Amino acid sequence: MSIEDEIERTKEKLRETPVNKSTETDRGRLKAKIARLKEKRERKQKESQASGQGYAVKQRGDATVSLVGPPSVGKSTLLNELTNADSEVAGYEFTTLEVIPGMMDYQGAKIQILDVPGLVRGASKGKGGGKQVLSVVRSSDMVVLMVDARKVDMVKDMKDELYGAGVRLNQEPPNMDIMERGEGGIEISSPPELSLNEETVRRVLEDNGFINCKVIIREDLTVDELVDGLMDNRVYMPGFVCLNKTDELGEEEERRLRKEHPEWLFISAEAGDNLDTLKGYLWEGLGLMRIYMKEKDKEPDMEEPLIVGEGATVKEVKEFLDKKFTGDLKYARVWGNSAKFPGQKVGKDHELKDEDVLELRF
Ligand SMILES: Nc1nc2c(ncn2[C@@H]2O[C@H](COP(=O)(O)OP(=O)(O)O)[C@@H](O)[C@H]2O)c(=O)[nH]1
Ligand SMILES: [Mg+2]
Repeated sequence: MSIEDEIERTKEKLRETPVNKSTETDRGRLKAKIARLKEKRERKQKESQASGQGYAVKQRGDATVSLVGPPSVGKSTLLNELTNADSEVAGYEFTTLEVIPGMMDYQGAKIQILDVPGLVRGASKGKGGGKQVLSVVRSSDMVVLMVDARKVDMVKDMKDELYGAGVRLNQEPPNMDIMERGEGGIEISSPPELSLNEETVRRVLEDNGFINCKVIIREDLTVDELVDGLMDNRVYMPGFVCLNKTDELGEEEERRLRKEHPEWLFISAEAGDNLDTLKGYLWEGLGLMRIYMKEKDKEPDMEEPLIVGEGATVKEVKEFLDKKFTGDLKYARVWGNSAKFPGQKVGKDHELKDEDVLELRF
């Protein structure tokens, strides 16, 4: 059923429900459900509009990173330092008008970096073309949140905007499932470690327009996490805060900030300070591995590794190489980090590690 149909059906139900004391709650729930559906419809519209406005940047390379932050923090400068892009750099605000992509070569991987224009306060509510900005972020694999080291108050604002847009940084999706159904009310299955009581869970479900559903919770969750689990527009990705222009910080100030926020990365895009560490953070966050392919009785190709996600198995690499190839893999040999000894014979479910050399035998 389309969202439109579902809205109509719910409206009809509401019309059919008489207005009196005993139906108050039911009517309230139906109204909440309509509101939720409308919100969902609006979101879908916005997303398709956004992709029609040049903000839908093509996924290129092995992974994509969004570089976001307020105007003039040095995003374009950093992009130019890291990639082959030629992003206009200027000393005044609001110079970056569109998303500028650049490609960074690192450890044999091609990592696309997007210079995403000014993420301003109120962006998640639509300010400054914020919805399009955030839709770009949502479709990337990782976020770098860049702030001027002299204006660290902005970190909280930027995080709030991302959160408001449904982006969850460095967080796992809540381990739960929800199935809507035609009748039967709300059924909750929860583990003993859940600190929320059943009444609270029920209320959260009702407040979010769920009337008939079965929800299975498999871990301890906060109310916010529970709400995330009910929404289908949340995205989970790695990210970190990057303070730029640290060359402008006094020694004392820098020491204090580093102590307070050991998790932040301190760089100077202009002076080229700490950019290698930044690249390392990207590599770690994206969770990529290099696999060097080898043919029988030949030397491995150490020039162009295959870039795959962490934890990939022999089978996944084979499928990645040629999706249409249907021949059966007899076995594989590995050298390197995942091998017990050089040239170990392994099966298709063997998990590979970064920098393994792999030989497939059919
Ligand atoms: N002192 C200092 N200035 C920088 C640094 N990085 C960028 N800038 C300057 O900050 C201004 C804005 O930079 P830009 O890259 O256009 O910022 P954007 O709006 O975030 O893309 C320019 O004048 C840059 O030269 C840095 O690391 N240190
Ligand atoms: Mg710029």
